Amino acid sequence: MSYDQNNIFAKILRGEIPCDKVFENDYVLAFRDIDPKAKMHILIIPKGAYTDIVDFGANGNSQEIHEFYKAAAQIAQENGLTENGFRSIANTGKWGGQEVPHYHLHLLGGEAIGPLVSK
Ligand code: DGP
Repeated sequence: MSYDQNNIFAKILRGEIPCDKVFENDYVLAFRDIDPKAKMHILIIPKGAYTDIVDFGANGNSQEIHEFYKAAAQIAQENGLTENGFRSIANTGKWGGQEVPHYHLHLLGGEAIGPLVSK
């Protein structure tokens, strides 16, 4: 899948639409999900143009990947998610239910999150 420069997270990165930012550095932006599925629902995105975790893992450089997961740890700690635990999810592609084609990690917490999938 080629990267769509007009996806909603690309627009957020360009400052064309606002977000409720919780973290930013040269490599990573994190903001609150517009439709939270838990008391705390944060999205973490790399600033590079990667469609999903496969693209990021295969084509991201080592600094981008290091900075991404370092930021994820810092964001989880700073937002009080590490004490009782939380869930991190990367939906990928059609069957994974990915809606926005820019790689993002969901952090869900602030309460018990429940089973991984419902049937
Ligand atoms: P996914 O289904 O994994 O691609 O998750 C996309 C998430 O992005 C979904 O939980 C809703 C969120 N989202 C979509 N549009 C916006 C937006 O404009 N702003 C913010 N903050 N979140 C958005």
